[in-house]
Amino acid sequence: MNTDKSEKLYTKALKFMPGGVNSPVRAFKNVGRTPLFIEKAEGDKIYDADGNQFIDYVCSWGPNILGHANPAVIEAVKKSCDSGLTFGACHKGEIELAELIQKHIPSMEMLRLVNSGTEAVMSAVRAARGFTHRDKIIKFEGCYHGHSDGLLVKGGSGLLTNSIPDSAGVPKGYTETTLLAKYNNRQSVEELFENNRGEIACVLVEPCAANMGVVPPEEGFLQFLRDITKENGALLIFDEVITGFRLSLGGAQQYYGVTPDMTTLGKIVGGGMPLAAYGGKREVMECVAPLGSVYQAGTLSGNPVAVAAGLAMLRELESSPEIYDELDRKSAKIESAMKKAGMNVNRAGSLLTAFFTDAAVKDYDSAKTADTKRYAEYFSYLLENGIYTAPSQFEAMFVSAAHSDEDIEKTCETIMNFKFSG
Ligand code: KE4
Repeated sequence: MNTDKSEKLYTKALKFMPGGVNSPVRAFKNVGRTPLFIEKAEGDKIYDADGNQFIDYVCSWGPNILGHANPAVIEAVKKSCDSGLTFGACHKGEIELAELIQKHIPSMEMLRLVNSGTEAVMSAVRAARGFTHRDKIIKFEGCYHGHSDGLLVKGGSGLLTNSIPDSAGVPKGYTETTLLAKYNNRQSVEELFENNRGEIACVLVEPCAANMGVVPPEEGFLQFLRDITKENGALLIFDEVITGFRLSLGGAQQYYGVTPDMTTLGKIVGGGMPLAAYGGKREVMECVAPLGSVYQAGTLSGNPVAVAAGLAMLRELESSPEIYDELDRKSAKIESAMKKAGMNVNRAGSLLTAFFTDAAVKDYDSAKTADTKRYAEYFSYLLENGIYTAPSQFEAMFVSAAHSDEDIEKTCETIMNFKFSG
């Protein structure tokens, strides 16, 4: 596969950006290859600078559930641009998007639009602390919630990929109030509540973890978190940046039937543009400025063009709810091909990960037993065969509505022909 142009571009990119990238996981560091420079994307395909074509299962890490360059979303963005890019003032679209989000995620009684998942989670945690007047929070090892200082503790995604569980540059004081529990481990949560009585503001969780690879919640785990937070006067925050509108139109809270006090959204909700949201119980959100004393702001928050993309995306999804059954059917085919190839697979809806370990992967410790060198082999094998999957063992594979049955078939055959070298 010729990648000359990507190599040349990468050499130049290294001069200007750390690792030549604007987000670490894109650097392909852990799969031992030079990153590809993508020039165009449409439907389930991406095309790189050298003209190589790939069936794409990264989907920009989740937003492209309808596939790339969905015509309705593109049309809405183009139309919105004609009225100006940003006003820094109120506009009708914000209300329409907030209303549409609330229609499908009614637990978000009041919400605020922001620009990234990081900002959404950072703000939700601040609101939870402001509302409860408590400082401590519980997060789970291997879950990733963006790069705000207090959450860069045993995180997943790029932190796990690059084996930097805790980031440099974060003063100890910023993480002292971040307590760590183990995913799918009730006792680890009970002990933290026992030892920090009355001090925990919230439990922050990916309702289906997807940043240590996909690790679904075990039966009853989410309900357990719902109960123990209620018993202790703490808020339950579902970080649905990945699962929101992915697992169902009502996100993971509808898919698993557990309702949090607060929810964060990103990726799909922005239709591929920089837009995210946080929200929840009205009484909590009324603590946020200018109503309350929890401050949060943003120049481009609720940006009209991003809002237009988000509205178009959600309207497309709600106009064809059968998409979710289709996503499940296609993803189940890939899961079965992986299993036929002898792989250890976790799947939730259209999120899946093949783990290169014999251990049942149900938390951070078991995920870390994966053989990342063999994963790198698998990644390269797929890439050389025209399939672009996550350049990290600790990310999810995303299936979109645009993945044709023919491309799913091709993907399955390619996976089943994978032979390890070792
Ligand atoms: P952003 O700030 O990247 O928009 O969202 C942060 C975030 C928050 N919560 C969850 C559950 C997330 O998965 C993310 C970001 N996801 C990663 C991929 N696992 C983004 C990809 C990247 O970092 O380049």
